[in-house]
Amino acid sequence: MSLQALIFDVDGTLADTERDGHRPAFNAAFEEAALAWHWDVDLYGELLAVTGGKERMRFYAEHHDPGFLAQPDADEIIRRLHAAKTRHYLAMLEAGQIPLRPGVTELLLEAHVAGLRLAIATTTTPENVTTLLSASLAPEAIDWFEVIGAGDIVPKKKPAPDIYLWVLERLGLAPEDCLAIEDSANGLKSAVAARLPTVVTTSGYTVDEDFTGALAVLPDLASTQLPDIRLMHQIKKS
Ligand code: XBP
Ligand code: MG
Repeated sequence: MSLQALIFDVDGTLADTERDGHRPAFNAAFEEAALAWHWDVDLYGELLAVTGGKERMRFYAEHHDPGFLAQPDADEIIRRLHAAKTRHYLAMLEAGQIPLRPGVTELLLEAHVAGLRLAIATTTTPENVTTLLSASLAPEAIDWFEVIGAGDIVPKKKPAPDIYLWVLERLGLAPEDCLAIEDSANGLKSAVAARLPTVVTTSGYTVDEDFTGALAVLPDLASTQLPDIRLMHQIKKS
């Protein structure tokens, strides 16, 4: 069967959200809570090895502030910090501060017009996805996506395959009839573990990662059109 659906990662793939989006939003939440944590650009690059904002904060505390986790309500504090971080991040998205990466709008539009099925598989919080799409693509763009898999709906985040398997089940498609687009080694591992042919578009933090197993590794999607994607998928199958 030919290509039926494209499944997109969000952070780093649709938009370069991490360094100037999620990172300052975490820092704003820490500051608001009078917590002496600050994640600079390099430290945040290291912390990205842990996917999921709540999981990332817990990992940071384990390694840099173990006393924090000794509080009986540490989990609740992490949940509250994460809700504040999401509020700050959504405000940045709504202010139009985080544009989509080059070529993303064109590829999504081309795929939508061609009747290809579209889906999202991401680690981030669902509102972050819907707000990014409506603020940076078009108010009705959420409707282009048949399935949005995001955040805590699966027990294990990327690099586990859970989120891609969840999306595939809802699409009712076999992995070989789809193609995933990712920006990170963790994302690629997750997609490949779900047996999805995957194209990588590297982002600021991920450019030096190991992308063994990808169909192609591109610096961005600026010159990648739907026929190119179909060809990559076709070559994989033959
Ligand atoms: C994205 C993530 C997320 C975001 C923060 O990874 O790891 O944790 O950094 O989002 P991917 P939340 O691109 O592989 O999905 O704070 O909403 O968890
Ligand atoms: Mg990503």
